[in-house]
Amino acid sequence: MVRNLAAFSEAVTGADSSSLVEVRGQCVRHSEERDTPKMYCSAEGEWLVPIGKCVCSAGYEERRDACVACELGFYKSAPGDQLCARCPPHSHSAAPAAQACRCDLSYFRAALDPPSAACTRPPSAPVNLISSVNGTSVTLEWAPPLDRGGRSDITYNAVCRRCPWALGHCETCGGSTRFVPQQTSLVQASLLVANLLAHMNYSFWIEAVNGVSDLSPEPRRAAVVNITTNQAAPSQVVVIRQERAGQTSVSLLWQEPEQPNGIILEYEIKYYEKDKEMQSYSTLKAVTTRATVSGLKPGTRYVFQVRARTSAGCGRFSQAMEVETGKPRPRYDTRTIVWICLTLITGLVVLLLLVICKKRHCGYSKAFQHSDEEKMHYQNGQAPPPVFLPLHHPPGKIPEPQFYAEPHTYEEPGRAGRGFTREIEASRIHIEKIIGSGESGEVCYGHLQVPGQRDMPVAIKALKAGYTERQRRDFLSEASIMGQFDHPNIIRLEGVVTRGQLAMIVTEYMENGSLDTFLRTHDGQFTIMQLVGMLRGVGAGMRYLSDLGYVHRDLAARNVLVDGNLVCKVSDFGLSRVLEDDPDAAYTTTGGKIPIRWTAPEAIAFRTFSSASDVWSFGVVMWEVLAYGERPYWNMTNRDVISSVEEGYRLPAPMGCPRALHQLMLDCWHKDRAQRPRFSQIVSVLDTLIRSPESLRATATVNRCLAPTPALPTPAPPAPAALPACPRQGPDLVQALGWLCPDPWTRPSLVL
Ligand code: ACK
Repeated sequence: MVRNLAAFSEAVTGADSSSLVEVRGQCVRHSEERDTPKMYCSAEGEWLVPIGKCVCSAGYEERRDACVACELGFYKSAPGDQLCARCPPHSHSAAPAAQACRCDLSYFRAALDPPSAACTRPPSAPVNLISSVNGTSVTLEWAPPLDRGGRSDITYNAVCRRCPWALGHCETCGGSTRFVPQQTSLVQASLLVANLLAHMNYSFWIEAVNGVSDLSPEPRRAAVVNITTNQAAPSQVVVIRQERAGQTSVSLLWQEPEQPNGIILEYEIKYYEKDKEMQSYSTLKAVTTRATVSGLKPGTRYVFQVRARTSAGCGRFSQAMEVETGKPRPRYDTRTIVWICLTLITGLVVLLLLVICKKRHCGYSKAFQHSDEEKMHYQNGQAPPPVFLPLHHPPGKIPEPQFYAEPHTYEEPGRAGRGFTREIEASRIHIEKIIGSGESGEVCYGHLQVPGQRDMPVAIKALKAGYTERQRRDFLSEASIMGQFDHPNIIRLEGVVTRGQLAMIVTEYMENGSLDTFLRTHDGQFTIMQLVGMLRGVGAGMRYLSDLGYVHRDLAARNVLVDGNLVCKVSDFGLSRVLEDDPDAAYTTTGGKIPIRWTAPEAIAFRTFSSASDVWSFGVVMWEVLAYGERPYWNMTNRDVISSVEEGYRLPAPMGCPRALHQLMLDCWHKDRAQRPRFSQIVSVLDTLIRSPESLRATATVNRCLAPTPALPTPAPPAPAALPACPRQGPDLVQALGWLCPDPWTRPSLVL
């Protein structure tokens, strides 16, 4: 008989009427023992007390005292009493007696998924990926994929690719990039990416993955967003250590800032006697992360701070570190000191006599150098004497000079430059090629040799031969003005060569040359965000100049230079530039020479140049940038430009120009200069636009002259008339007048 899937064969009873014979059962086919099956055979020949049992194996189920195979489409994964189950969704059994169901094509089962779980597949890409850039960080947010592949274990991975403009292709982001909370296995649908390079294009791929993504041979689907970071100064130098302190020198060591945000060009070490920062402090430059400061007073407590500089500017100074120099030890007894003093006095008297004699007979000797004629000192492990900056800092705000000094306000001509420029020995300059020429001479490209350092690429402006003394003074005035500025968006002066007959101005080299030419040769190749980034740089440089009280008077795209990272820097300072050097300047009836198309009407009419007239010019630079170097007012004559601007017409938005940017231009071209925005407002409007790229989507080309956006705190004007879009190429004069917009502040409607 079969009992509990165990078969018991015939048995012989026991001899005693009360005895029971134990009989072992055998499991039927396709079943296995669970507990040893047994029964007892009584003396009456009856089967009694069945114990233990067999169960059907995996792939089989019990049917009428036998185990039969699971049918197609059914499975049983383990031996037991349970019946065969239907295959879970997206799976099938290929043969009878299946112990598990195979997944359909493109469906998978994760290692930890039970056989009863449905087969699943990788998710689709996340959706609605948005980015918001803040300096060199970007926040990414997205929504979960529409198809989760049938699973709930979704996580996200971020892939970061850097696309340097010059390289033309993208590469994996460097190891210094920081992902918060992490780059892979993100549970939440947002991520902060920090430590990016400034002014750089990035591409971010966000892919959704689930438990079966690794099993699928298909490439993962991702949402992609491209961004451009803004420029940012390096972060603070955090760790600074004292390596050695002598009586007159201290050696320092520090670590590179955590976020350099670019290539560190140099470190600036600021030091001063403790509690005397307000009176004077000194700075020293170093290219490595160690420096020795010498020329210190013995037995004095000094405070040291270090900051890094990149092409985007200086970072914050490190925490102050105090070091006391060693006290001098008396080494001689009184008798020796008396002897030394006597010898010194005698020596001095002899020397004085010699000098007097020499002066009488020989005149000027080259050995006596003017104390102001400082050479350029660079630090690379070896210390130059400390250089004391000019004082007059307002208390509490030392690093930023508050006012710039006009060179011609100095009593002695040519003296102004001395305080702000560094004399470079001509032998250290190697001129390689001419890159341009102006009224006053050639502009060359070359290298500057700095002892102990790599050669530095520089631009060299040389005054042409045959100059008058006045021309030389005006030419060098540019250096003495430039030398007072220290800002990432102002061209940096490296020094001057003025010895002998030479007159050269040496500045940092800007790989992409002047902005107008650069844009003309790359017509249509930048994103609006990149163009706004460039304008933001120009605006920041102008904000710095206007804060110092410096009025540029010739702000135009031709006077902005562009470096290899698209950082724009304002250039062209000095007394002679508007008068002589600018080919776009024209003589006015009042006798001055003025770049009409870039100049505010009040400055043309009354020569009242101010930061507000610079703001007007900035508006024209905005137009030049958005029009990729197009000539403002096309081929109109200067006279027509003056009269149409005076009548209230304004340049229309260039093709594809975002409405908000054209509005900012119109604000800069307000007839009343008091109503124009200040550079600080302009920079913050541009920053706001950069932070919310969607605000740049609405273009102004269809509805050309628009009511102001609420971007600037100005009174609401009457809404001006709409004009048709105009082509990028300049129309002829009559057309050009037609394209001009009426000044929304003075002329609410257009009269042709
Ligand atoms: O458009 P460009 O190549 O850029 O031609 C003009 C030319 O010299 C006459 O001004 C170029 N230039 C002037 N200063 C610099 C500089 N610091 N770096 C690179 N190019 C410069 C300018």
